[in-house]
Amino acid sequence: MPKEREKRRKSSKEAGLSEGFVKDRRTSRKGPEIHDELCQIPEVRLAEINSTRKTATMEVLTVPQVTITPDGGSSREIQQEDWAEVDGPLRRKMSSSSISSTGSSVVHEESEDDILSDSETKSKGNITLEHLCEDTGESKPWWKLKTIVNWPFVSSQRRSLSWVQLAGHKGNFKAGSEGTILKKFSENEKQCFERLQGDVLQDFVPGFRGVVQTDGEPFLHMTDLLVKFDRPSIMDCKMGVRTYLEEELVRARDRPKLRRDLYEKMLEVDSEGPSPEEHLQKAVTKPRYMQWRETLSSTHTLGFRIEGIKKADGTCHTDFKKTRSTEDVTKVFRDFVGGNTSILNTYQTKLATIQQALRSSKFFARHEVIGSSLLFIHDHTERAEVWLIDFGKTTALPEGQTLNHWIPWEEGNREDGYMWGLDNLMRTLGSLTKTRN
Ligand code: I3P
Repeated sequence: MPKEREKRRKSSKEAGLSEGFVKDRRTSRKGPEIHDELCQIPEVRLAEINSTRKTATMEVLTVPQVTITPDGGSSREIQQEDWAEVDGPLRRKMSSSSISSTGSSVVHEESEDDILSDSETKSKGNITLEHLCEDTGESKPWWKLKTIVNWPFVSSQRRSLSWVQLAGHKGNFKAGSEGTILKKFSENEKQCFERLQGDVLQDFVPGFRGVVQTDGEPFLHMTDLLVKFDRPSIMDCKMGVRTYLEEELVRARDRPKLRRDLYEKMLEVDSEGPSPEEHLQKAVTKPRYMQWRETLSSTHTLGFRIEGIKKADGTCHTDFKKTRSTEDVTKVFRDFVGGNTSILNTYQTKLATIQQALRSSKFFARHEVIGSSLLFIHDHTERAEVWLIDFGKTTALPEGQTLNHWIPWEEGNREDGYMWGLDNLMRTLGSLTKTRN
């Protein structure tokens, strides 16, 4: 084994990562077999496909941290009894006075609806919010849900402002002016939106209107993707074979940080998840947690995972952490489209168009795309759209470097497997169409 690899393996262990996390925990499937098996190979360089893919195991459940900013301004966590309030006193009249607004410059907007307020100081741009989901008894109670649907706004924000922030990142969305939303500021995501201007992908991402300042805090001002839908069904699929940045690995190695919260999230899902050592220390490192989460779901095996679904009837379903096999993923998709072939066909067409755009996108070639999702939205009119969202962890590569987004990841190559995942996703939808015909 080359010295460098041995060194990496050693330091991974030191960082609390399972052996093989960096490179060795793989199936025996070779690149060329992947090529044969997956037929629709995107037009990317395949010559480098000579490694195999990884596997592992994990899962999560989080208690959402919902915070309400009442008129007085201070934040607190929302309690169950607060629900009666959300549609009542806490709904504030919407008005906005924009001081200036051009391009990506900072503008000042006041009096946006401010139902939620972030109690966290960090802003990583990956914010998870959702409408109040009806608790039908089928899904978990709202305070248990970990959602996903990152584009939670219905067409009439004035009509329905019962947003709930459900775990994931503790940040917040706010209602913007008509047809827009405000997402908590992330410098990284802002830069992505700026770089996306003029790129072929621009038509597939939320419109970006710059940065606005509200209540002393900056927000990304963007179009509300749900605005043209009537009681939409929404699905969030997190793309790629990896959900953490390489730099997070490096950090974990250099300064291993043990996190009790992640250990507890692990425990909630599987008491066997943590290793004996982790049980002793009652903590895990973040990369270890992320890896566990990825391998429990279909991230490693299919290059994407279903994070959550909100149905037209208002119910939220987020229990997909163990949805891993192609069969299970296919079932979820079938249920999501309600067997509607027209919607299915539209989704397929949209994905094919996105795939084409990704192949020619300069932005895509030059970025490590981590934690980004494809957001599927349709409604009873059979309107269906797919959008690329969440660029909080999408990172530019050094000048001159590009990725093909297909070949297996090995630490150092920064590959994210996005195209591989997209291909599998398209195959999943394709199999549904075939089944029906
Ligand atoms: C979270 C999820 C987020 C991640 C977050 C995890 O786990 O993987 O993507 O944030 O890390 O806790 P889960 O989905 O199981 O709740 P990043 O993508 O920003 O890393 P965090 O706890 O450090 O925010």
